[in-house]
Amino acid sequence: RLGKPCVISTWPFGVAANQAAWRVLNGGGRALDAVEAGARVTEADLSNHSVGRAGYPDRDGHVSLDASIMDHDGNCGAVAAIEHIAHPISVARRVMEKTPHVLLAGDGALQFAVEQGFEREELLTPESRIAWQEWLKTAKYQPAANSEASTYGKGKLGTPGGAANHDTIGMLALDAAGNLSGACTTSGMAWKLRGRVGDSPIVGAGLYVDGEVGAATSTGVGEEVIRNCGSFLVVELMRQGRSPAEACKEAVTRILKRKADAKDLQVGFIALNREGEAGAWAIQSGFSWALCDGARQDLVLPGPSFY
Ligand code: SD4
Repeated sequence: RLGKPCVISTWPFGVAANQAAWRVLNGGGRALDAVEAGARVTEADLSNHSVGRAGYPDRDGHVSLDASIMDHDGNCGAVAAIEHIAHPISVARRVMEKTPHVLLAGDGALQFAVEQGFEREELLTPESRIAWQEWLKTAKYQPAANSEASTYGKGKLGTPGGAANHDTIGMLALDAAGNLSGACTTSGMAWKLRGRVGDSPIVGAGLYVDGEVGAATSTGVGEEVIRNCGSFLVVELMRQGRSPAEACKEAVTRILKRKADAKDLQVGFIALNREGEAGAWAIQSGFSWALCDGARQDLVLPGPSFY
């Protein structure tokens, strides 16, 4: 069990994001502000090619981003397939707070962001462009052939090409007042079809928060998470009495049961309940998550684990 306040997030790069969230939480701030601040760190990280600026583009070379944010009261906002905006998590929050809607997509999301004062920018970095041009030589999109695991999972943690630099950030926080919030932000699957939307901006799939119970978020092949309403499922399982780790494990098991070849893909969940218990589970080894509370600032645990 973690102390209150606390924050957890996906992958070792979650350590840096947790630090930003921790500064908010430690100052008595809200979980909602903490997860937004944390997610922005990863969005700005140029070495991360799965989130924000420098994210790998779609098949046609467009960097298109998905993000969602949710608080303990069920307030939520999201953007899907938004282009040219460096911090989609903050646009998602504006959707939540300034509109009667939950999800804005594509050009409409960009228009809203610009109206809200966000700068329109080029997000494709020279490095990501080179990677895309290299991919174009074969132009094969093969997540079913274990691209998640071979790209993200099998490398040694913390090494270039290993899990450290390659995936979505999902973050969950519990503040000193006992309120939970979550955020999830990604450039989605590299080389996806233009217009493809993953699980990350879909409330209940890539992120779900229920202030009475707990919160969950996911990383990996979003199609499998959407198909199974993954994060909602994890939270409902916690409501029925499962620990966060057990609930994540059961959701992973459900994914595998419904589609046998999902075992070749990677999907990971992390979860945090309102008591501060946290856990994670993933289809494949190689997944890891970062924890932070008053006693532990930079702990990284391998995927199937609990605290
Ligand atoms: C998606 N779940 O768009 C996200 C991306 C991800 O490893 O986590 N990739 O499907």
